[in-house]
Amino acid sequence: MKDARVLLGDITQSDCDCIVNAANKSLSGGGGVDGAIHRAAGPELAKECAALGGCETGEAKITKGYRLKAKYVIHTVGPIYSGSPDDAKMLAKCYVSSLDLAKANGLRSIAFPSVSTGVYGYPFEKATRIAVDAVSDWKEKNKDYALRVDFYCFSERIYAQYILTLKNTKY
Ligand code: AR6
Repeated sequence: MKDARVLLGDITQSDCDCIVNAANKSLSGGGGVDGAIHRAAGPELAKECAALGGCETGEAKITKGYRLKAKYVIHTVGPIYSGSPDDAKMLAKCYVSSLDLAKANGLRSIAFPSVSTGVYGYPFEKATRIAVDAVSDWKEKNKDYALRVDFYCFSERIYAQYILTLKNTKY
């Protein structure tokens, strides 16, 4: 994870090959980061999303980035926090599905928001640990594939949590 970066700011400004959207199952847009990505990408993004047939929790689908600097958007659907053990499994799966899709499309850099920690209510300390562990395990298993990961944080407290969590990460 030595090449992972933690950035404070708006993910729509990222110049990574792809940015990840914390979407909902319908992929029809919404608030939070989803709303910001759709506004920045322009209306063609919603058109492409409408043809995808939705997305299940933990899975990911790819579209073009349209007016964004990023060439692609990977839409993943995080769990709505309920306190059950499945939440963590599903949240980790979002990161793995997104990374797999980036690799399958030959992409070399990816920016993640803190999936599920807004409208979906996932406590950010727990969500940060899950995000960092999922990405670091994936990178360990995919050592042959160089994919730079940026974690975009929209608040100082989430930013500080990522810095702390990455310091305490094995790989
Ligand atoms: N750049 C980076 N991070 C952001 C940005 C931004 N521009 N805007 C918000 N965040 P949320 P969720 C952070 O609510 O919890 C939508 O309506 C935010 O501070 O966007 O997965 C979808 O359509 C938080 O830390 O996503 C779904 O219905 C993180 O992004 C639902 O919300 C995620 O917050 C998904 O909820």
